[in-house]
Amino acid sequence: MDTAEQIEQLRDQIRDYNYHYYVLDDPLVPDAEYDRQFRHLLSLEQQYPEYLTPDSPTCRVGDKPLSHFESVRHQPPMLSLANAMDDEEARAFDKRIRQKLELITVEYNVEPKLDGLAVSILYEKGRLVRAATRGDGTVGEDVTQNIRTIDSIPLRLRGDELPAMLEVRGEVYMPKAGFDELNKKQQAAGKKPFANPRNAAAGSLRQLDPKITASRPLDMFSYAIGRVEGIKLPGTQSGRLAVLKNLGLRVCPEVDVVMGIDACLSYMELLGRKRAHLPYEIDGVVYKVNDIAQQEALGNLSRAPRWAIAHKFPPQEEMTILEAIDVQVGRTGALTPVARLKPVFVGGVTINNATLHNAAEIKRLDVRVGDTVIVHRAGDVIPKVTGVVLSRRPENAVPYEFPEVCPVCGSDVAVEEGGIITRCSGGLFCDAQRKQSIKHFVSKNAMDIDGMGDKRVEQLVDVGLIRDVSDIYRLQMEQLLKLERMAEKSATNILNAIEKSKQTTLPRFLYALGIPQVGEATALILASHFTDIDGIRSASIEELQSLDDVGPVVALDIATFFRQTHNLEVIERLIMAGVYWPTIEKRMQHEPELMGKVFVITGTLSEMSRSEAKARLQALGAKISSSVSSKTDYVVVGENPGSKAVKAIELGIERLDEEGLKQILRPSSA
Ligand code: I6G
Repeated sequence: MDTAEQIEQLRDQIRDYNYHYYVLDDPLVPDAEYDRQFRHLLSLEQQYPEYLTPDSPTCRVGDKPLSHFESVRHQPPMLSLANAMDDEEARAFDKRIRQKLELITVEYNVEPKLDGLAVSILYEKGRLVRAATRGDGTVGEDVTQNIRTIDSIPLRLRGDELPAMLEVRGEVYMPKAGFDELNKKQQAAGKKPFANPRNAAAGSLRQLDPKITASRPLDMFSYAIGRVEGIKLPGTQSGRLAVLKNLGLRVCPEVDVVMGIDACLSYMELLGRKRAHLPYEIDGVVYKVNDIAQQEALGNLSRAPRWAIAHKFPPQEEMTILEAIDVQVGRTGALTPVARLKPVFVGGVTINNATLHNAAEIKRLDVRVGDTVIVHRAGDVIPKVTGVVLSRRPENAVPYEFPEVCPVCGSDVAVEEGGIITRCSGGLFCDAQRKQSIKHFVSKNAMDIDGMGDKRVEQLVDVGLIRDVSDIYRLQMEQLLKLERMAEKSATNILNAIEKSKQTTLPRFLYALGIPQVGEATALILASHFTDIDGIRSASIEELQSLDDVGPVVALDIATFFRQTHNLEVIERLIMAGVYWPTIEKRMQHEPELMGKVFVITGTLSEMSRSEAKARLQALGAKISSSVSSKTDYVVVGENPGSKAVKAIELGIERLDEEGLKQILRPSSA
């Protein structure tokens, strides 16, 4: 084989690796092997520059910054999409279509609407020759150099039957993880962070210097064909997306085909639930009539097709008035400012409160009582105040003064962790901390004492019946019956639940103690390593730190907790009151057969939460992944599993039901 052939063969190999990695999401080789081949190609191309071609996978970053962007006229124009703001509008869209087509029900291609920016990419004889932004839909900017830097966009199409010409349209976006990382870097460099992934993607693509674009984590999904010559296209939208995928272009894996508007709305609901977990931001769902002949019969309006609509999620950001700032004291004494808001409808629910995180955040925002603020709510996470509308600030608004003493017990506060956390120094003298630590102790994943809700705990502390968690096990019927809102039946239920909670497990008990930084996963790791509480109590910081996931800060917190006499006394009293757990067999540190094995969990488990299953597997040395690939060893399949269960079958990966998982988690008899 001569050098030219060798180089071309290497390029084909790397293109194939890219296709499997980016488009099929199923890498063929480990990263190290890919890097080796890539470097081999680079060195051959350096040695024989006469064989260098612009469609080589090594030729992504051009070296000349532009002075300006040329204009590109789109032919046909890049239309936009009409919006449906709620289900009723989506139903009206479907009704109009059914009437026009004289059909009872219509088939739709459905896919997420990414929050990025639309681009058009032109391939001639399979080679990427030009790329442009949407601009105003008629004229955009030539961003070819920048688009070439996006690794997942092929510089050459795949396959034997290449179109003479193909203009692909799609959305360039910045994945959430890349956005967070980029903003960290911006801040570290003293630069202004980007407001959202969309702005970051747009700003990155509109750089005159392609090296800057190359350093930004951009990606793209293709969703339509503008023009094509030289191949015959299928007669459906979904078929055309399959063609794009076969040509080596990324298509969103969430795309689906459904019958009728009810199924469209179910898809929207499903995606709404998935939204927070998707690796990219979406702001709605696009419904397109799937049959191209039907699309053509419906035609276009001047700026948007009649056969498609973007059904938007309710806005996640709204403005409202900040009526007050309250400061709450948590279990570990951290003071958290909470914004009390004029009620506002955001992201599908009415919000009254939002977090302001900490004193530094209040200072950064310079947020003042009376201000009009921007409230953000994404998925199920706690709403937060993200900005102030300064033009609406009342004249008499005064800067907020963060309290210098604990608002609950009056103890001094100390500022920790680089000025981020303000902590009450009162410890269990502080009623707020006492209440929070008891609420944590009785909670479901800790000692699981039914009937001891937040209100009940507050009442028991307020009347002085409980001072620390060990007092729970001394409660008497007569004491409970004297309380307000306490009938005999509730009192009996509470006492039974307290009795039942005495039999627990070591990980639960450790978690319930509320040791700073010890969540369920760390509690499990501690329990399976030390197997009893004395071992943990007497462990050195070095020994604690040698465990997976236990860093120096966590190790210090654990050691400090067990050096406090009052904590040891509480533990002693709990054990004296009858709290006990089965001894953990000193099983091999990590089951050797689980060490490094990759698990994916899909669906709902009936006897443990997914996070518990995850933590228990990790404690045995296994790794947890969110997606199924050829590297996965086991897929745990619960009730109502997702597509991962099917993928496991396709890839021939072992599937475990809940019983199988429990068997793996059970201590071996060895
Ligand atoms: O802006 C758009 C985003 C997503 C689109 C679009 C899309 O499909 C998933 N489809 C069309 C046909 C148009 N704009 C015009």
